[in-house]
Amino acid sequence: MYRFDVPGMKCGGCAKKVEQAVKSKDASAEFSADVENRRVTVTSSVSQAEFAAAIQEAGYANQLVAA
Ligand SMILES: [Cu+2]
Repeated sequence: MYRFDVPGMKCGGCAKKVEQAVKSKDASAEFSADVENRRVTVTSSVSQAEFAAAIQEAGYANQLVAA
């Protein structure tokens, strides 16, 4: 399980874009977004670096805070 801070994720639309970025790397990843706290949780066997890059490419700077 990975937890990322995504400071630019400010609404459900942002969360949807982040989710699409995550699912582009692993369609079966478990994803949840906490918009209020600007945080997402991903459960997957794909490496965190893949998700970090995909989220960044979608336009959202991010930082891994737990793995
Ligand atoms: Cu938004």
